Amino acid sequence: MSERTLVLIKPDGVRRGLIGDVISRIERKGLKIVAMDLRTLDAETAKAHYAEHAEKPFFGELVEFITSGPLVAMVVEGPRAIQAFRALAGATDPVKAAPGTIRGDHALEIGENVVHGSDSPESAAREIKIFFPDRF
Ligand code: DAT
Ligand code: MG
Repeated sequence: MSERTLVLIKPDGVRRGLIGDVISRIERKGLKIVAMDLRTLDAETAKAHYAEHAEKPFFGELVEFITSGPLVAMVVEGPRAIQAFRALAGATDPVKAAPGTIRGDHALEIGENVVHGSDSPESAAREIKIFFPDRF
């Protein structure tokens, strides 16, 4: 059964020229990109996207970082796409992320870990609606 996930190439990934690398890994895995947009988030959209982290001590930094420049938002589709992309991304903390994963290969700091991927079908539906209202 096919499912959809929201993937972001965060502003650090765009700044560092990693758009092609991330897209290439998604395509090599056999996942399909069904929507894509380069944009800079406003604070309101960023807060909505990260609402589950609103009470965390790093929330302010997170919103500042994710709005700090253009990001690439994508809807990615395929069998178990949510889990498949999280496996490609690697652990949240890039030092713990396995080499061969996006974060394992490209990042060192938890706050600048290159990509986002939805973590459940409920999050995916909620996040896709924030980034691509009316499209799905
Ligand atoms: P993930 O992006 O792997 O789903 P998450 O949902 O737990 O991880 O957190 C969202 C983002 O918030 C994460 O990609 C980076 C940032 N973050 C998480 N934990 C953090 C921490 N302890 N300090 C600073 N930033 C953190
Ligand atoms: Mg998350």
